Amino acid sequence: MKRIITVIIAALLAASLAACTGPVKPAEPTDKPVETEQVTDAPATEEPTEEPTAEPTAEPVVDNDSYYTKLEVGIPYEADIDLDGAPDTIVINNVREGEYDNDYTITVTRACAPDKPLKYSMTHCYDVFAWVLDCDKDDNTLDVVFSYDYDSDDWTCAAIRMKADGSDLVNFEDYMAIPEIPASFSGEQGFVTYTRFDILGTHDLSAYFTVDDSGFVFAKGGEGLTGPFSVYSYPVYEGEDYSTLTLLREMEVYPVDENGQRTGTRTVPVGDTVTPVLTDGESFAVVRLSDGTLAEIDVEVTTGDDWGIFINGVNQDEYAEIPYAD
Ligand SMILES: [Ca+2]
Ligand SMILES: [Ca+2]
Repeated sequence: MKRIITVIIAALLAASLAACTGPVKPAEPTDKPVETEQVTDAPATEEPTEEPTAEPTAEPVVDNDSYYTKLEVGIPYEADIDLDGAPDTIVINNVREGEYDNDYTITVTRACAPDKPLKYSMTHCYDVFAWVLDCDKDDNTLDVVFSYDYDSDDWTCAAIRMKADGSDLVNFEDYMAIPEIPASFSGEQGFVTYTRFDILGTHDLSAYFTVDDSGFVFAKGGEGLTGPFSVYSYPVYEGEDYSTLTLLREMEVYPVDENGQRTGTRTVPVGDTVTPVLTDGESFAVVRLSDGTLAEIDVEVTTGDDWGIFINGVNQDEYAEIPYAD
């Protein structure tokens, strides 16, 4: 008996030491990282906020095949971000309120490091939307993903998660917006974002993203996805179809088959049209030709003082009147 007690104490000690120290893989950690019933009924706080900023929403968890919870401003929320068995706290506070101009802070505090919360500030925002997700069932963290918008309809997407070595929380951000994360969220498919590119005109693009140690990354393998992006036009100019460009210079393109494989080359003559359909934002775009054929073009994007978008080595401005947004 004594021996058994000793073993138990040793195990408890090991567990407590391990709590904040590294990529501790809990025994059965990732499939169901958090007790979902804990969070479906009420905000997970013992002392509810005195003045609920909205109805105590807490309709948070929609857990299909991946963990997914929407957060509400002003309501502290518990989830085991570092999967050490102790619930951690996530809260978004509106620290300065204006009609269209708010400052928010999101704070993630691990139970094992109460004196080292990670705070992320958002200033001059219209709004903020946030979720706790499990983007990768096989890593040692849940992901706090949030999106806010501010002046001139600009957006930022940010995330807080554990470092790969499990030692601390980190955050990263990117120029994107998350309009919604559907109830069917899965780490494999990722979540929908809007992002904006200037290839063949300024376009908002919707894309499936997920997060990993390197930041926001394209989610691969989502069902029904024909490429990393599906494009729809940003209404820069008036017009029936402002994304269709009439060529001022002939353009060499690569028609593709239904699998996206190039089948040859074709030259689109001056006066004919191309309409952007897909792009990876950096190396290629798919355009629809006037006869409906889909074709790829090679794209090169240069940055800094030499900013430019080049198609077959030629600045895209030479091919057509390109509708840019400011
Ligand atoms: Ca924890
Ligand atoms: Ca995970």
